[in-house]
Amino acid sequence: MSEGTEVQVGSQSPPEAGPRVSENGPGPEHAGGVLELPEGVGAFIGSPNGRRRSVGIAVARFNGDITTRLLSGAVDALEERGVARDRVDVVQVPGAFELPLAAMALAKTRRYACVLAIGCVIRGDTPHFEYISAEAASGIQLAALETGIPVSFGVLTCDTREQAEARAGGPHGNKGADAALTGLEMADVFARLRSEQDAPNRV
Ligand code: INI
Repeated sequence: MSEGTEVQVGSQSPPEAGPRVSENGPGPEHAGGVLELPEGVGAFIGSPNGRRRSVGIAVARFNGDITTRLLSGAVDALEERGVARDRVDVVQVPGAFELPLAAMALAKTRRYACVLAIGCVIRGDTPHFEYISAEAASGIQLAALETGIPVSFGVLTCDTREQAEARAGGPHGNKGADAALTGLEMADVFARLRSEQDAPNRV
């Protein structure tokens, strides 16, 4: 099965019920897969809606030809979803190892609906790659968990430069754009969860 975009509700749903997606746009095309929710449960489903949202981006300079493309893909995707450029702030850091601190600092300002961490780590001849990738991943997750602000992992961890290029606007898409849409979706679903008016849809 190809990577899907729909969120289906209940395996017994009549066909006319259609896929369950949130009101603000199409399903999460940035994260493939089809999810079926059991009938009767309350469902919070976010969509990558950027209206009235500000976004902070931490981006690494290392492998800058790749991270430039990831950043550009992210900003374009944000703009397409309604985030004006003057509501996007970018913090540049030397390498992926520095991303967690910058992501945490951005999240702690509470100015941003979500934060994106963008970098590119390419395997070399030594175990350096493993340390940088692992610390970037766990540190970026920590920034989200410590602050409650969604932080997207827009860091390529590749064996070769060709793999990185393919994921930075090549045949495998642009993972910076995917990270942007994921951040907006997470911001939206948690905004719904916090909003007392927005009771869950019963499916
Ligand atoms: N930083 C990266 O973002 N990608 C890499 O591939 C990389 N490699 O291969 O060394 C890299 N190293 C720098 C690292 O992120 C730190 O900036 C440095 O260790 C200083 O803390």
